[in-house]
Amino acid sequence: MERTDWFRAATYGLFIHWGLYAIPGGEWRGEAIPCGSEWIMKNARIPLAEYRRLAERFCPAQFDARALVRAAKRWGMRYLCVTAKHHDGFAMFDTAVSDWSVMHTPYGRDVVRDLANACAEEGMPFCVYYSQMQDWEDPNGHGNDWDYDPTKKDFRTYFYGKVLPQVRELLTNYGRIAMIWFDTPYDMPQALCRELRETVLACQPDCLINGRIGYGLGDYAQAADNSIPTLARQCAWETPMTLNSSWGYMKRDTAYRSPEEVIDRLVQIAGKGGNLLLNVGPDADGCVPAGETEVLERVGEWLARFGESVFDTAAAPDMPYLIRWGHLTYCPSRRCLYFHVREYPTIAQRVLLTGLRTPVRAVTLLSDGRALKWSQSYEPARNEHRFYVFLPPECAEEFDTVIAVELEGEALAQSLDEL
Ligand code: FHN
Repeated sequence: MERTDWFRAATYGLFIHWGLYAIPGGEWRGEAIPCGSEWIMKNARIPLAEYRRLAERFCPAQFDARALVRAAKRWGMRYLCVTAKHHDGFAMFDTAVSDWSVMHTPYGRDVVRDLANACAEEGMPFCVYYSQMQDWEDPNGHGNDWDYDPTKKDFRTYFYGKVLPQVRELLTNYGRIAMIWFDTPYDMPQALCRELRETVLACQPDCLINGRIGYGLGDYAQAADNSIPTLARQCAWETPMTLNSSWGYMKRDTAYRSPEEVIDRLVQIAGKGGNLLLNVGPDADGCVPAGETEVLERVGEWLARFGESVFDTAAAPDMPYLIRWGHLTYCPSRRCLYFHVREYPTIAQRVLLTGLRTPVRAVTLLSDGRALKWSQSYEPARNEHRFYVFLPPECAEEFDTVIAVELEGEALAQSLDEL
């Protein structure tokens, strides 16, 4: 058993960026502030005294932790991670360390507790995001150079006085924390990152730590935001991804990814052995915007039919050529390669995979289990393996037609150099 086993099998998680920044929703004094709405304090250089006043207005009457966790399950997600503290330093949990928390708002409820309880009841692994270096409220935290003089900051005072105590609170007061998600480590001293890791594991030895603790100290690799690696990776890894241009709620941005695009990204990531942590930004009332839920519902419906081709998969072999019609995912225990046909052939009625060495046993259409015709050949003079699946004309699915290709053994690919 590896610490990351549950995480690798989970493949698809819900990221929730929620905090005071949901109130301005990307606008300040009538002006649209560019980039992520959760950065509004820094990007608009809002004086702390002014930003603090948002806490007086935080009262998300519609927030329903149980409904959100149930929705995440329906959407096909298998873990959930919420911003316990983002860069503005505001704790969405009850903390004894600082008054800068949700407990000191008209709402006065511990959001992390409500979500932790709902996840425990629904059997959903619960994870917390914690901004360990940036804290624009704390005089010694990194990032606020408009209220505080950076030359007078003492990062250790912040680290020992706020970070470690709050991390201990999160890992002590909320039951099992499946993973803690750190972010923007910048140039934090490596010794402190090690101490942070030790602190987490002293509280909960099974808690996973993401790659952004820094210096390779995480339990899994973190891809850059919204980025998919070029090649498959054998280690555990994850891509955090937005549905629009912002992590926090942004009023003016309703240009969400389509269900088709989300499925495409999820399939690509699963095929390269990774996880997709897909973000929503609830608004000031505590509601996930309808434009986001509509997309996620459609993706969830697709996963209910085709989830077998995404969950419990591992990296598919890197094929020698880019696949023109779509992507591959791979389940080693079932010895099954899944063809995700995004460009359904309309004239030739077949798809080709070049370079698959492993003999094929059977080919079926995942939607209804019907057997499909196929052929596999090897041309010695060119040293080229070719595998064709013949597709009936009427079988194209709306987003992605999935074909299960059962193999006689482990999936092996020719390398480009042999061809
Ligand atoms: O600055 C943050 C950003 O607001 C957001 O939390 C993302 C999520 O991956 N991480 C940082 C930028 O990489």
